[in-house]
Amino acid sequence: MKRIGVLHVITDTSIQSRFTHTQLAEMAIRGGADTIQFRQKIGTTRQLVETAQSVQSVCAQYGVPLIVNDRADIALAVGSEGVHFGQDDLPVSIGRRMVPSETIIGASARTEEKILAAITDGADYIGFGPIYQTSSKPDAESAKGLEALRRMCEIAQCPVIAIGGITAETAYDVVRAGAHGIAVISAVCKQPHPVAATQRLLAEIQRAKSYDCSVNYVLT
Ligand code: TZP
Ligand code: MG
Repeated sequence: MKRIGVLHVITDTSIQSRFTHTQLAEMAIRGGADTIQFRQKIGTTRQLVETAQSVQSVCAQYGVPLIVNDRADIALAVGSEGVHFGQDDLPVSIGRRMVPSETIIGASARTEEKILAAITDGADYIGFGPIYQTSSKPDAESAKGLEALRRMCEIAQCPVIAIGGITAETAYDVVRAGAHGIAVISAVCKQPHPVAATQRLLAEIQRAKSYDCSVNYVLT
């Protein structure tokens, strides 16, 4: 059984330079993140493997799953629990054949049709967004809002992880709209105190979920 976390903290060293990926992963885990995503758009494959290895070792120490963004090869190299493919990465159908069957595959795409196709092809969860405006992803689409999220949560046959501009002020509404969980960059990485910021996000998710006992934390 695959457990899909509810608070995915994406480590990032492009929007801030105070902390390394590994330091951010550790602080997020100490604050209650139940999933770490390693997302690094620049650097050689060797550099990415080395950094991802370091993040993986912190995650393993705390028993928190690591999801590698974009790259199945790096996920395999470091033995991460998951990999996340966007629309310009490996198709889920191909990625599914490359990684062990127990590996979590997350997928995101720009159109509803492509998102649903990724689920059919074997994605375990989908990333949906941006819900709100974000400055953390230069090529992000315009904000889709809570109504679009609500619809996606109704039609997707898998957990939906909402992403994009989510803060401690909005996390409650996002989860109440039906999201299984949230993924954030700036709401943790750019905050003065990443541990406390993560704690606050988790508290908001839990507050939202305690009103809706039908929300599943676990899916196969
Ligand atoms: N994909 C869609 S929006 C986004 C990604 C990677 C950026 C999320 O960052 P933030 O700072 O939480 O808006
Ligand atoms: Mg990608």
